[in-house]
Amino acid sequence: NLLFIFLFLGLVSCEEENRKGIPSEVKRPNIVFIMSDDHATQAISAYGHPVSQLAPTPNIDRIAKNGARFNNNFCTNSICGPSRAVILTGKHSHINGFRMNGEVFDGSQPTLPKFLQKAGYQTALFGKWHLHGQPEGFDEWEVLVDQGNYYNPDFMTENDTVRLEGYTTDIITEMGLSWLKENAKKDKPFLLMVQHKAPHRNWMPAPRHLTLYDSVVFPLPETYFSKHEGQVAAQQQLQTIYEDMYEGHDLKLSVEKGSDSLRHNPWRSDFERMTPEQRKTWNDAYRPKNDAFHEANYTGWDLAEWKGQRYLRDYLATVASVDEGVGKILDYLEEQGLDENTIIVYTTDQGFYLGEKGFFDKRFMYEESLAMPLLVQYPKEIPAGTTIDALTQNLDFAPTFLDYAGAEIPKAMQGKSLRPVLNRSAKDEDFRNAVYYHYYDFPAFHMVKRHYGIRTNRYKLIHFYDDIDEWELYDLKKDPSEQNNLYESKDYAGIQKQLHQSLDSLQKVYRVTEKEFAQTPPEKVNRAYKNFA
Ligand code: SGN
Ligand code: CA
Repeated sequence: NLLFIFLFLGLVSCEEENRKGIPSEVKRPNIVFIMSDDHATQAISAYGHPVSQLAPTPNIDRIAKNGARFNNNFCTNSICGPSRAVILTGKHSHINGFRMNGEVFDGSQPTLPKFLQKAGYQTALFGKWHLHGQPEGFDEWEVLVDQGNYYNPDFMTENDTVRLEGYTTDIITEMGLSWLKENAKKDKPFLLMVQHKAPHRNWMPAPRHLTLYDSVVFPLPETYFSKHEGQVAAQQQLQTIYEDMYEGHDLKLSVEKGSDSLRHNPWRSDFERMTPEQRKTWNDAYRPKNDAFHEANYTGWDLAEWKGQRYLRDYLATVASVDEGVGKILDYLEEQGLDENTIIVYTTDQGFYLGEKGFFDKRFMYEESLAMPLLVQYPKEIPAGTTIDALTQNLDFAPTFLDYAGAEIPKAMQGKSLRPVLNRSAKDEDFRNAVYYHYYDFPAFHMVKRHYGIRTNRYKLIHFYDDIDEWELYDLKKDPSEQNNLYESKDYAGIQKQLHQSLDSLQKVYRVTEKEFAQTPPEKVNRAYKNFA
């Protein structure tokens, strides 16, 4: 009892300090959530992948240095809108109702920003939204229309749509910064979400980065020419760099030497919306490298490798502007002394392929698109340089922020607060045994089959369904690049059985019902294969 009284008196005196404007221990933290689009962990130098060492991200890495790097953070459904809906609701796609891009998010449901508003937070959102309809739960917002464009993007506000001149990543950074300048010092804590378009397809770098990596030769993954043996769904996808990229729109190749007209470029607006000056700067940078390509007359494997290099150079050059933007926000928070009481997060909506298995894009439950980078700093609770191996997910973000805000975590949320692993009061291995994954967007772009599965710290079990019925099992310790499907292999019979049991029980826990496994009519699948090829 005595202890209780002391604690109570302590809280009262902190409250008094607050009223007098003196910072106190109980001041609730601000949250700056920076999320890019399709940023592979392989392209963040803090994660140590060879590609990223040649195209480092020193500012994003600052967050890892000052705080924590999650090594096993995964999305629940590797596609844009669905990942964002999971982040906002703390619920799997089949519960929040947004299973695939193109659906409309039910904005009336309870979400993280609404809970934080109720808890007395200011809330703001700038950049990519991609949930259709208008954002709810934000005091202030300005979002890209649909996917957004790299140059001169259209932004939606409550009553208007406006085209802003400039480079999208820089515009979004500036929106975040000017909101901070106006609101960060008010007496209410805040949630600021800064959500970039980059490095999403079609990877158009900023004018200052158009030739940034032209002299760098990036290592292409060992699996670049994988034949996908034992992987029926992978054999039938349409996201192979050297087969499915559009030579104009994606690879920025000109029709012939000396020309600035692009080869196959079905969505003309990405380039046509540029101002004449922007287009000139672009052409001056790309013409010489395109001319060199035409002179070289590549064929076969050489051509496939050339495409991989062009893709990586462009992709990583769009990352450079994101990294600079992160640097500006960190600098501002530090200069203003706001970094002490602010949780700063860097993540992306899902992982991405940088040529692994020959792929670009995401969607598959294979490692590179399942993995989501997650870096978090909050000096009050997270020791600098922490690395976390716990199996975590985007499902956990909302509960985590509510926990830090001192707000109640609704029982209906399916994720768990990451706070115990961040402050090292819980052991990584005790956090979660397996993560559940479920992808629904088929038939669609890239034709990745519907599938679900689980990943433990060592194994992965996947079931591709709908127009096929194929199981895959991987031992990630022996086969990290998932080339050897062990399903029905005698040596793994016991493990296969255990994985099936865990999968069944996770589907019960997360309330996945029969209606998630509906079949697409074959005519529709065939038509889509023709349309997307
Ligand atoms: C666009 C892209 C696709 C991508 C989807 C989904 N084509 O349609 O390659 O898979 O977005 O991406 S593009 O040439 O129009 O960019 S997501 O990140 O929004 O889910
Ligand atoms: Ca995305």
